[in-house]
Amino acid sequence: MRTNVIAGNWKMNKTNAEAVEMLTELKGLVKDVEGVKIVIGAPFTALSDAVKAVEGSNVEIAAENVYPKSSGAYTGEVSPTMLKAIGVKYVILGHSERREYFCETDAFINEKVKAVLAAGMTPILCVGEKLEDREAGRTAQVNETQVREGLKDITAEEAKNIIIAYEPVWAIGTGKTATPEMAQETHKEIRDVLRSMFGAVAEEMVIQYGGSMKPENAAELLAQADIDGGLIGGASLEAASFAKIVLAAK
Ligand code: 3PY
Repeated sequence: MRTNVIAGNWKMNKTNAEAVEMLTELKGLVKDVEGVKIVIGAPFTALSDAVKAVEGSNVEIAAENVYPKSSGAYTGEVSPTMLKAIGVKYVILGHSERREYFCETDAFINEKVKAVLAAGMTPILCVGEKLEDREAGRTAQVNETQVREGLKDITAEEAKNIIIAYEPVWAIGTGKTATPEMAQETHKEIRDVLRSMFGAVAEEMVIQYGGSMKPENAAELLAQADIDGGLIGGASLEAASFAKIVLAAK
């Protein structure tokens, strides 16, 4: 019923030339793939070239952040309108690195979710607990708060166009992955929260797993009932490894 969405998150990696080289290779590797949405999140500088590089293919481009105003005196920031105008389709929001290093709060992330929707793009809202939360038995509570606050005042109709990425913070960039069973348990808890907010629309909403998803573990994670794709860090930097994850999602 739900289509798997496999999205790369390049983070602060790749010059424009490197971005175009990777995307050109990726397009060829995944050209016959149907039934999976394929997305690459690129840094601002590479977005325009990235969009052109994937034109006419089944790969789409995401930004990794945005400022929630359409224009104005916000030195150094980039608006949803600007991203939309160059052909960006998705925006990754609330990644744990932004929450941690740039002090992003749930309320600020909620503003961004609304601004991205208003511009006609799809937000990918990242949520996830830290190791100390999991060890203290607060996993469900932390994720529920991030989902409820991040999606505050969102309607069920709008929720149809929102992707959640569950990324346990202790599994990001550490090589550690949640076991498929642990991930499924948390995805189900998140879907229960979405159901209490949006009713039946929750069954249509994509919940990706993120946090060291790689070719070796993708198939068993993606086989879980409530895991509908992945947000992939390190393994998205190389076309060959990312394509293997895409193929595992078919
Ligand atoms: C990771 O896999 O490291 C990520 O942070 C994906 O967003």
